[in-house]
Amino acid sequence: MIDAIVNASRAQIEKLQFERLKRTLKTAYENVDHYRNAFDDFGVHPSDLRSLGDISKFPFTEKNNLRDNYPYGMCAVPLSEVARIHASSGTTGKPTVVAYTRSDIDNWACLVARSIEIAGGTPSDVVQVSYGYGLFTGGLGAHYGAEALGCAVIPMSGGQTEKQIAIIQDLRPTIIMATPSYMLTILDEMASQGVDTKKLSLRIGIFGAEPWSNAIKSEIRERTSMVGVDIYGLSEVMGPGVASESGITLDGPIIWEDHFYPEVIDPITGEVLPDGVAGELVITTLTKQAIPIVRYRTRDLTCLLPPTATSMRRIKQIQGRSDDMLIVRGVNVFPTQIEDVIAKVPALAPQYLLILDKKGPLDTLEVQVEVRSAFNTAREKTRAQQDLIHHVKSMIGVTVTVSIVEPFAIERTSTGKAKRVLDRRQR
Ligand code: DLL
Repeated sequence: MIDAIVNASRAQIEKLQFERLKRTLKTAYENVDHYRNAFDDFGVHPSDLRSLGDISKFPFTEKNNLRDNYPYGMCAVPLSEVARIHASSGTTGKPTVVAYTRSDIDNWACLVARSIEIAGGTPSDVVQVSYGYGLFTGGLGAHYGAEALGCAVIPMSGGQTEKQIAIIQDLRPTIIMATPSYMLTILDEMASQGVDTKKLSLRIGIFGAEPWSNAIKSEIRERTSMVGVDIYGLSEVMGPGVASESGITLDGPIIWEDHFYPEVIDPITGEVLPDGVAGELVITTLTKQAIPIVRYRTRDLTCLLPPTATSMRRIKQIQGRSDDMLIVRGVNVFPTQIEDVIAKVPALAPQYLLILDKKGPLDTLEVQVEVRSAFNTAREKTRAQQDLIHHVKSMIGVTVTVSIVEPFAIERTSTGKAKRVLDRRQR
C-alpha cells in the first residue's frame, strides 16, 4: 500500500534498493544454477556490486533462459515453499512458468493494492476484475490486490460481455480492471444496447496488459466518466502492479522501486541509457523469493521519467514491444502508431487487425478496421478508406490498403489482450 517508502527521499529509496539488490544477487547465485553459470561465464560475482550502478556488470536474463529451465529450474526455493504457480502463454514452444512463495504473493497483493490506491481507489470501492483468471496473472493478481486494499471484489474474469454489462448495471462496481481493448468492447456492446455509458457507476478504470495508444485513452475518457489509469506488469517479473499510474497526475506508470530496480538499455548494444532516453526496459526484482530475476529484458520500449506524484520514478506509456515492431518495406511500424492514425478518421473504431503479406518480393500491409456505425453511402466508405490510407502514408510513411468491416467483425481474444497483427509473410 502507499507506505512511507513511496514518498521517502531518493537517498533512502536507493539505500533500500542497494541492500535488496545485494541480497537478490547473492540468493540467485547461491540457489539457481542458471545464475551461477551465467555470472561465472561473465566473470562477475555478487560481491562485485558496490553501488547500484554496478548492476550493469551483470548479465541479462532473457525469456529463453526461463524457457530453457522449464519448469522449475529458475526457482531459488524448494517446491515445498512455493505457494502459487502461474504461466505466461508463449506464442511458440513451452509456456514460461513463474512461481511465488507466500511472501511473494503478499508483496504482490500489496503492490496491486498500492496501484489501486494511487489510482484513487479506497477500501469502500467495489472492484470488478475483468482480466482473465487462471494461469494468466491478470485476474488473480488484480483480485488479491483489491482484496488487500479492503475493497469488495467481483471476480468476473474476461469474456461474456453481455454478462459483464448486466453485472456493471446491477452490482454497480466503482472500479473496473480490464485490458483497454476489452473495455472498448464492453463500451461498444453497451452502446449497441442503448446503455448511456456516461452514467455508469464506474469511476476508475485500471487498464493494462497490452500497449494502448493515446487514441484509446481519449476514446475511453470521452465515452465514460471514468478516470483511466495505466497499470503495467509482466509475469516473468511478477504480474500486474510492477508499475502503475497516479489517478491525479496521469503521467505514466510509477515503478514501485522498493521492489524492482529498473534500467533502460539500448536494445542493440545493451548499453544502459540515461533517464529520459527511450530504449528497452530491463528489470531486476528486489524482493522476489521463489524466482528472483536479474536484469530481465522485457522487450518493452519506454524511458524512465523523474518522480512526480511520489518519490519513485515513472515509465513513459509503453510504445510497443521490440518484437512487435513491424518492418514494412524498410519502415518501422508499431501497431499503436496505426491506432493513433485510425483515431483521425471519425467514422472508424479503434478495433483493427494489421495483416502483413508478400506480393512477389514486396511486403504488403492491409489495415482491417471496424466502422463505428454503418455508412449511409458507398461514397462515405470510400472516403473513410482514402482518408486512412492518406494519413498512414503521411504520418508513418508506408503505403497500406484498407478494408473496412462491420462492428464486432474483428475477433476478440479470450484473454482480453487484443491481437493486432497477422503476419502471413512466413507461410
Ligand atoms: O500482462 C500482466 C498484467 C496483467 C499487466 C494485467 C497489467 C494488467 P504478461 O501476460 O506476461 O503479463 O504480459 C506482459 O504485456 O511485457 C508488455 O508487453 C505488455 N503489457 C503489460 N502491461 C502493459 C501496459 C501481463 N500497461 C507484457 N502497457 C508486457 C503496455 C503492457 N503493455
